[in-house]
Amino acid sequence: FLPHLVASMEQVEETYIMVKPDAVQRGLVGEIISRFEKKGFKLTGLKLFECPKELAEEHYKDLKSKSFFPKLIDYITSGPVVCMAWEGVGVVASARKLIGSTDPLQADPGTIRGDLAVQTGRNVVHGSDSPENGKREIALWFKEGELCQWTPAQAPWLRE
Ligand code: IDP
Ligand code: MG
Repeated sequence: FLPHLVASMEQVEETYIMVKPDAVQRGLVGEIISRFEKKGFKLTGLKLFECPKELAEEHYKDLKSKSFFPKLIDYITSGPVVCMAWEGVGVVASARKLIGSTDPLQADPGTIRGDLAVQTGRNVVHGSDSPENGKREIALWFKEGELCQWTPAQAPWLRE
């Protein structure tokens, strides 16, 4: 009986987390990654990446009609981002809680945006809003062979 295998029988989700260009420029990459790492989720993909305009537009296609869309695309393509795939039971909603509200001034202290940002247009991090979008976004940002399937040594100490 291997306790960590029980997790794989539950609803294991994937989420796409991205450190946005402002956070890369501000030296917050390690700080942001560590929030998810310390929580106990599993990192399955990680890269520093300069996002082409077309990819940014596809990623944010649901916001195309918004007045801020052109500025959003400029923002996301203004410098390197850190692309991450994270896996775990309940990871999608939990990551959104760790990230905090879209407007950093409304985000609770203790959340990434609550602690590290002051404006919606510079809100330092992205997280998928549903398990379906998690899968969609990971497929969009990562190529096959860029993701790792592995079992962290700490797995039995995170889930009974
Ligand atoms: P989310 O990132 O919290 O899921 P969304 O509503 O999905 O928020 O918006 C995506 C991103 O678009 C936000 O994180 C933010 O960078 C940007 N954005 C959203 N609303 C505004 C706005 O009113 N002004 C400027 N940028 C915005
Ligand atoms: Mg969103």
